[in-house]
Amino acid sequence: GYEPVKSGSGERLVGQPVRRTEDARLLCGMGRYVDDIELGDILHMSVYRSDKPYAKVLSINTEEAKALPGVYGVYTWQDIADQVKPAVAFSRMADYQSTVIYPLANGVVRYVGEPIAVILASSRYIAEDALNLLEVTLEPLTIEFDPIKASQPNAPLLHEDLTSNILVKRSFVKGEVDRAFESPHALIEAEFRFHRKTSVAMENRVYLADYEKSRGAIKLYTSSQVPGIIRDALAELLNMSGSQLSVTSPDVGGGFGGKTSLYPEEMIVCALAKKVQKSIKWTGDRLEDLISTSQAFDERIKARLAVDASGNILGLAAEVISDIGAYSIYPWTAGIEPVQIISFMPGPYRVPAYHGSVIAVTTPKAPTGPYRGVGRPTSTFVMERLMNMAAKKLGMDPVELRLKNMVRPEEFPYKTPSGIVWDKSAFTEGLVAAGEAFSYNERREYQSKARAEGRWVGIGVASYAELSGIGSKISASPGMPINTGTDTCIISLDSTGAITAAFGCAAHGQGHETTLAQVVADELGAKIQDIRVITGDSSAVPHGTGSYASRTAVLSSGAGILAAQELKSRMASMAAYLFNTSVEDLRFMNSSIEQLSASNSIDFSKLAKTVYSEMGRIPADHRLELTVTKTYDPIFGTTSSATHMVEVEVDPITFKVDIKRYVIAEDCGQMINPLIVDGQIRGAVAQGIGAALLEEVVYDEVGQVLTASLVDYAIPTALEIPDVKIVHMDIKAPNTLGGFRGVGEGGTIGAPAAIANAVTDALSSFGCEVNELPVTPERIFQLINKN
Ligand code: MCN
Ligand code: SMO
Repeated sequence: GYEPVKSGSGERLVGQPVRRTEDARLLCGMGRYVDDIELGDILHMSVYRSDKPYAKVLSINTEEAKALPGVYGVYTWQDIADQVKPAVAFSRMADYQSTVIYPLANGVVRYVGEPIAVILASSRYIAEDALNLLEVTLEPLTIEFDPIKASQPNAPLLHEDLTSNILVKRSFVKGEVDRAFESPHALIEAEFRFHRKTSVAMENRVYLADYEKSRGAIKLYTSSQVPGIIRDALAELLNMSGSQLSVTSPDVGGGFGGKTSLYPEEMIVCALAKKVQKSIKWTGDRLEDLISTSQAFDERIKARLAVDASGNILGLAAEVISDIGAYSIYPWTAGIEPVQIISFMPGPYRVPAYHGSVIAVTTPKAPTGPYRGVGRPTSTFVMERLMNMAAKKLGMDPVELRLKNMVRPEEFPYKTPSGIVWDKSAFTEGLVAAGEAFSYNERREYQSKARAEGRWVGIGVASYAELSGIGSKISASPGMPINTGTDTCIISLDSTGAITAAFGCAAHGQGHETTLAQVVADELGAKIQDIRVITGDSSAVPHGTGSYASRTAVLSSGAGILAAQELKSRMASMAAYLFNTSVEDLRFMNSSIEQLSASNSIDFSKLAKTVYSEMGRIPADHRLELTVTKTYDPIFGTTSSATHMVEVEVDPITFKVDIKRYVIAEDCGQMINPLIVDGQIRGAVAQGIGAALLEEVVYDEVGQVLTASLVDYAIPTALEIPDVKIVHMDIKAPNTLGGFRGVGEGGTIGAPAAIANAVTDALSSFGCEVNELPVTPERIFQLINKN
């Protein structure tokens, strides 16, 4: 419902619904994804994967496969061990145990789907056919699949060199927790279960190592969210420098967290390119994606909430067991999700006493890693369910209970019991605004009427707060050198008058080409169409990490603002010289510099030509570089928050949950582009609906994946996704350049909790509590029959 923006009007672009400039390309089949890149002489790779969850590799017979015409070679770990080191995710966390990730199994496999051997062939068809000719003998070993059993002291070890299967053990204690639970007016105790998910990007993982024989150099094209991290990691593991190794993510068809980690196949294509001195491509298929791309959200939580008679929270306690799968993922570690769960559990509320503890247990399943929301969908689900259970016990309205406990406007900055500091954000205002936009009171009346007719209508509320755009202080705390909390922009005005702004972020659907151009155009007074934004190329900036953790709006925009300001000041200085005036007498608008006190003007391209090639006009001591590099570090980052309200109706015959109404009031600070913000929120809500109602990676009791196709792993479609009404609270972030806050993950944080509360409400006459997600029709059937 936004009016298109007229460009070149000289109006400020930040805050405007500028149409996404990348869409013409992406929607018309002109995108350039890794698989679209054609190189002359390449070898295609296929991957032989384990069909056993935990086994010893007894033998690999490659003879028959090698004999197939067109097969170039078959490789196991021994064949590439001289080219690449295994990956070990480092952390300073106390009690942390890491794992050694060999790109190809070194004698043992630890999940179904783990790579054991690869085949190189002249075509992908031959490479895939040859897989059937490999003879791999695996001897299954005894292991626990259940994380609770696996966490016991005498459980068999998945990694024989470790002292237990517990990789991470962490807790936060603040306030007098025991006293809070001594004799509260109401005590809520419950157990929760969030089942395993996977990201399901439209584009599977694809890697192409372009080998330049003359220099022994590799240019890796990767469908990654983090090309800078991959470059730095591979440089170390392959023992190459940045002069020989560059990493580029061209167009990437979604990531959702699943493309933030270093993958075995990325290591293998590079190691083999080095070994055989040829370019190598691997294009993963959907089956491979569903069993080997990082998974997430596999948690069991026991939680308690104590409240007094008027509804004030006295204390909160949660014990979390996180099933992190086979390896501590590189570079994020096994702590990435589990630790965030207990960090964010207290939510946007005043919690005077808190004890949160977590263990992350390794089991023979695909490794888990970042997934939209990272831990916070789980903590929000638990906390918001507890709030509703407390409201019910107190006979209070759930909205009223939340309002009572939320950090109030005058209390910011507020330090949570886990040590997070919330800067001023629209917590209470958002809750009130959501209620108004939802017509909360009317919907409650409608609900009672519907109930009287025997219909299962429910209303759910969930509020949350998260940190976004995190800077160096937060990134540094677990000692993860690779996530720096900064981004860099190199901006230049070239001799044709084009402005190029290169960033360390890596767009994979977020529209950075548009939003970063908006930011830079405003700072420079340039026309947006004169700005070319480059992202996702490790050789475009000396250091960058990519896009994840809802960081780009804050970090990359900040770097862009700093770089553009400096470039502008240099351009101003030279224009002032040419006009023989002061810089205060100049106005930058529409890619042109005007003198205010006279009718002089010079457009950017003319200024560029003058500086670069009309050597007589600006003397050497007045000539300044038209390329600027700036790095931005917001130090702590900022708070993003929202309230979701949802109305559902459950079909009493099929138990299908229909989402009838969905309203969000959110605070992502100053919006750069409301069209993109809305798109991000809607996409993230869709993902949260998947998590709440449909998506579940199912491993059976012997470690086999039962959801290895999109028939069995159900993702939401347009049929499940309602129209989402969004209210923007738009409170400028106090501590970030531009006042931006991140927004990319929020929808996925709020939706599972809101839907769980709504379905619980719809089933209230049965006394069911929806404490296990996804709440599929089968689970609703079981809940109703249990009560
Ligand atoms: N934005 C804005 N105004 C704000 C905040 C953000 O206009 N106040 C815009 C940004 O400029 C950017 C987009 O919204 O174009 C998202 O910004 P941000 O919240 O900073 O998130 P990132 O760009 O860092 O993207 C990462 C985030 C994450 S962590 C996941 S997971 C996710 C997500 O983005 N995966 C996505 N959104 C996705 N969208 C698509 N299409 N595909 C994915 O895989
Ligand atoms: S899970 Mo998002 O890539 O941080």
